[in-house]
Amino acid sequence: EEPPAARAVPQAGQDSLVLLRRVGVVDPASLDDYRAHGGYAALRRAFALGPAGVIREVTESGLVGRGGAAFPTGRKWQATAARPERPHHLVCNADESEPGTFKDRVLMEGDPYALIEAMTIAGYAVGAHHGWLYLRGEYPRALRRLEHALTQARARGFLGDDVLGQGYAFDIEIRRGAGAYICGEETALFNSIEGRRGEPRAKPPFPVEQGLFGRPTAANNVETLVNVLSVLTMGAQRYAAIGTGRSTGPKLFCVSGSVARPGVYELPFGATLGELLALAGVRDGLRAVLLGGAAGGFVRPDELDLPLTFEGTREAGTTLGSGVVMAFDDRVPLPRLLLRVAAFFREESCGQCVPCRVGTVRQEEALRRLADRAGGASAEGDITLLREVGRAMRDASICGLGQTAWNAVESALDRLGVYA
Ligand code: L3W
Ligand code: SF4
Repeated sequence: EEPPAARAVPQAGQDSLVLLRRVGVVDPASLDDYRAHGGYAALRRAFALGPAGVIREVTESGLVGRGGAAFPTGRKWQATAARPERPHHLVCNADESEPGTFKDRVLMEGDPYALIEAMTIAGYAVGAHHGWLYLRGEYPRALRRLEHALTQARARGFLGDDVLGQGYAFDIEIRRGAGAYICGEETALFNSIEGRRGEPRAKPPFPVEQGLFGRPTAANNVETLVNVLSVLTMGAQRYAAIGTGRSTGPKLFCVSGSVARPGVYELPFGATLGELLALAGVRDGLRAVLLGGAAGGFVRPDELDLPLTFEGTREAGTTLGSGVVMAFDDRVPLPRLLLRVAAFFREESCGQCVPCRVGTVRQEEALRRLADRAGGASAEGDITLLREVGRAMRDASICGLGQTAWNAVESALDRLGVYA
């Protein structure tokens, strides 16, 4: 089997890379090759530091979650480790389903041992002996490579009753999703593993208190975990020197749409949107860029100096989300694109709460009327309706799906003036 094509990682082989440095270089089927490329150095350092030392390093690194919400990883691990209830669980959220997101796939296919090593370190830090890897169902190649890597790691003592002879027991179980976007929401994901309907639970209680099977659980995105390897091998100080004060380290961006070289790019936080698009080869006639995926927002071509950080995008009234960057040139009919986004949310709403279940339908209906509008017909009534429905979804939905289902439409109205 071929490693991910250079097509998916246009920077493959570049020395400056941190997260992607092995992708397209290492043999994803070989534990020895992984070790020859620096693999398992981080786990050895973790054992030398002890669980509290690992959490201290991760906290000092400033690492925040890469799934979109940017919660401090050290704080999450500390809160999990401190709970008296047993057992503790570690969950890796690999249900990557945000439209336009494919970075975790590239990591898992191209460097599967990295995720296994990182999960082992996370489990050690939070006091878990069982790691759950919840993998998007539509990633068969990642599944095959991870299963092979797990078998090899077990056979060689990198997983099992006594990892590397350090007296720590840890193993990983893969669970596959079945195509529902909502199961990427962490509490719906727990329900899915437990054999219940994939519906989000109310938070609080947060997973660190009552997560999988009601036990303290640290749930982290794939990219977040893989960053921990660099935190430990580089040391927290050197790691924190990458990026900006509140968005430390490197970040993966998934660039697609009207660009010459779509794929996954790694840049330090703080690079600008324009720099990223220049790497990907943006085409003439750029009309809009969607940041953060369907749950994110549009920015205009005159906003390309936007710094790609969590704080910078928030200040600019948009979001970095999980690192989605979709470029659209002036050949893309934006009203049709918005209709597609709305259909996605209507389809993926779990239906548990009214604002989201009904709101996503009403939103799509209004957008269809706007898209089919005959020239000269007034858009005003439907735009007013969209704003009212959008506010209700944002304020009253249980989970992030409903709360963000209107983001892209709102930004298309306010930043792009799409129906003006
Ligand atoms: C302990 C507290 N833990 C919050 C934890 C919480 C979770 C994390 C973030 O994701 C994002 C959204 C989109 N004590 C805590 C605490 N936590 N307060 O921190 O929590 P939260 O609730 O802010 O966000 P979330 O619901 O986990 C929403 C992004 O996800 N998104 C799409 C994601 C898609 C992917 C993908 O395909 N790979 O990531 C859609 O909305 O950006 O910001 O762990 O438990 N006091
Ligand atoms: Fe389900 Fe939507 Fe409510 Fe989330 S906001 S729980 S997806 S109905």
